[in-house]
Amino acid sequence: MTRRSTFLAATALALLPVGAAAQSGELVLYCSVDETWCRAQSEAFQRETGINVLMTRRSSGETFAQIAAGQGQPRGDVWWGGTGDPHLQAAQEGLTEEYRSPMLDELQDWAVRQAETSGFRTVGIYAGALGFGYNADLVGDPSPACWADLLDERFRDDVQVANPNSSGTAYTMLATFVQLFGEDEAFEFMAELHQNISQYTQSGSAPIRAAATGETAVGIVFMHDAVAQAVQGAPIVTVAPCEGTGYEVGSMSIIAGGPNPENARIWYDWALSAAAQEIGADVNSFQVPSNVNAATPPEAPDLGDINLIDYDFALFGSSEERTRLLARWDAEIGALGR
Ligand code: S7P
Repeated sequence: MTRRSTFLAATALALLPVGAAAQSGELVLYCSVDETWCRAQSEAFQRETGINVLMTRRSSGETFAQIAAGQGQPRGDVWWGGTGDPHLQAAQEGLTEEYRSPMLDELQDWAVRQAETSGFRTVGIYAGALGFGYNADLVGDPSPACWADLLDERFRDDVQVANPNSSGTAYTMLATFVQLFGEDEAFEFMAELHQNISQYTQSGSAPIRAAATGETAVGIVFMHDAVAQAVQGAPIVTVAPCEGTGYEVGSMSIIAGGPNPENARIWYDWALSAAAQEIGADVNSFQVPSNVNAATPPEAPDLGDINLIDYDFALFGSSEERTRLLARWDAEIGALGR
């Protein structure tokens, strides 16, 4: 056993409720980060606690839809990861359970604010800024540095971003443009950008994987997802757009009425521990962890160096606003032909 896994075991055991028969049973986990991280995190928890994790990976918007569809007869216990807006919507719609973890004291302010905004039905587990990445073998000078640069005719059919209905990344882009430019201007911008979009992918990080293999020149993604490709040797340059950009508070929620509530809380407390939050970096996930004692990976884009907007999570994570903006996107952007 490594030093870290010994520590993880001790942390998990210390967090077990007294008298709970917690070293057995199951946990049904809905996971919205990268598949590799989902697997690493599930396996670590299983190893440390003996609780069998049944994990499914889906994008943030898809997971929200799945939980909403299961209301009344939920099959999942915990939704771990994914952008914060749909977690906030789930909280508002009563799809997730209120829980005040003893670990809240160890969290960054932005993670606790996320919990407060939701009435403690969700909590921040990591943060990351939106941006884009481009393939330096395909993109010459001048190198794109701003959102507006992506409208250039030279990128015709050479930009990818996900569909904001399925993807939290793409919804973060939509909400970011609305906050940066104003709503009507944001939709005009996205309509113009549409000329250059070859494909709206299902998953938020797919565009940068496509850029890494040269299938597209530019992918609009979270900056840490672009860094992950560069670290693995792809010719990807990561950009923090000059106009400013939005960010996510990646979140975690307990699904209301799930089949294994005790195990859900054991996962929740464990996942907020510093050691559990350091697993991501081992599998090239370079978000900023929410536990103040967790090491921030050196590869993580420094949020202090990026021109971040004051993202209004309460508004853009509200049921009304998210539903309304997605419907407008479907009508005005998704419906546009080639
Ligand atoms: O890959 C990590 C990450 O970027 O994925 C999450 C994202 O919401 C999942 O992808 P979708 O855009 O497809 O929903 C982010 O929270 C996370 O940082």
